[in-house]
Amino acid sequence: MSHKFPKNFLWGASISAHQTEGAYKSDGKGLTVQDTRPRDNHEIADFTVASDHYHHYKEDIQLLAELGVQSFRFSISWARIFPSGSGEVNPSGIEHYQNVIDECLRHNIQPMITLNHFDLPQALEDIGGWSNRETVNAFKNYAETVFKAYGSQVKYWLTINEPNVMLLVDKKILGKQIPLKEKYQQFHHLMIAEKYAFKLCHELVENGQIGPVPNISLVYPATSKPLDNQAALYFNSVRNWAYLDFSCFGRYNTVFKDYLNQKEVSITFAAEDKNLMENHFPDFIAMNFYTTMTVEKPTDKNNMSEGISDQQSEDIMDWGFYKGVTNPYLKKNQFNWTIDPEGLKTTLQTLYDRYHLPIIITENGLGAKDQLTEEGKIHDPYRIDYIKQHLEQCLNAIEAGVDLFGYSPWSAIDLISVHEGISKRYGFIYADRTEKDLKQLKRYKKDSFFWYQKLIQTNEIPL
Ligand code: BGP
Repeated sequence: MSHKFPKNFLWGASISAHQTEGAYKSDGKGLTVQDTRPRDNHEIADFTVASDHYHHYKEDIQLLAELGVQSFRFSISWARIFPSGSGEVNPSGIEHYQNVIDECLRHNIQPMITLNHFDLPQALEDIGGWSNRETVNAFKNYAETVFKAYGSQVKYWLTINEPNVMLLVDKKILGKQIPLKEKYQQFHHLMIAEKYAFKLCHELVENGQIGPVPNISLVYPATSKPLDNQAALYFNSVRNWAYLDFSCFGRYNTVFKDYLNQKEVSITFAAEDKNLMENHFPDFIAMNFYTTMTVEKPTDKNNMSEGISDQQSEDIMDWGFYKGVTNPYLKKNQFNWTIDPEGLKTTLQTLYDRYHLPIIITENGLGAKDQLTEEGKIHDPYRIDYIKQHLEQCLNAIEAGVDLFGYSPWSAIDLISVHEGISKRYGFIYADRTEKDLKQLKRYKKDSFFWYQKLIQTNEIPL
């Protein structure tokens, strides 16, 4: 096996706005659902300061330039641009991201912008969030505004981060459980909003390329029992394919439709939806990948609560359809997430075979409790090992014919994990703070920083 990546392979690193920026009320920013969501653990850091990337962006981008990345995936906080989700534009918000983009370009780093990453403006949540069609209209207006503002400089765009995980793990991510019927109306609205983003990007951004950005975890059947295989079929559809089939084929997946019928969920379409669905498509698929999942057909309703308590673990149950189980062949990380590098190759092949679109990995990485030594070092061989194993499988997938054009792991810099605070770190760059003590938020380069730097320089996995 060759250890070299194709010539033009795009090396990047990723973050999101609310997990890094802080400055949650500065310069006219409105509140978002991430600022207001109820938290069940107040011992962990919230998003008010995060890694203070809002004030450190120059230093952070300088460090990314030293790391050698060619692209930087970040999200725009919608509520900085439109504090109330729609209405008046906030010029300071426009200016902030203009500065970030300029700084990237000055260092020859291509910005890759996610339009929305879990942080819906609270003002829109107050009118029903994604259940209300008005939120689609507000998103359309927001997308149009940022494409017009930055489209001459930014060519890579991503739509809405992980709508699948957001809906399936609603309680953890949004702080509230969405009733099932409402959940799938939200699905429809999110996917229609995405269609508008495809359309507007192609109309307004010259040479612009845009892709959906779901979290894909291939689902395995627990055994060769036919009913376990059915369970995997349903969970694959509900978790993965329903979203990408909508984005890439413009239709509701048949298995997903059956799932909705059995759940007695019906979706309200607006007059323009059919046309939007069937005529606007992505240029590539951006995929976030951490793990795979394994399910069986549930047989005992006792002691099981419905839903998913953690998106990346086996803790899921949907009575009548599927139930997560531990995969005995795979190891887990410190936070109980299953690690499956070979599953990445299979996932890439499955995705490419199904959609025939170029793929970029926009998240992949290891959350761990890193230690800063007295000498200012962070020894994180476990992260290097995780990324190395996954990149080997990327090479295998490329060799097997998959058009994988880039890798942008999670995360560029330490950030506040969705529900584990700052203790669960992902970055190549350490941000010195604890859950409670902000310290100076000084940046340190981890061992993985130097490893990834070498990889980018040589375009091959260091031995
Ligand atoms: C993805 C999200 C990210 C990120 C990552 C790790 O689902 O897109 O925002 O946080 O998962 O998850 P966690 O923070 O729970 O460890």
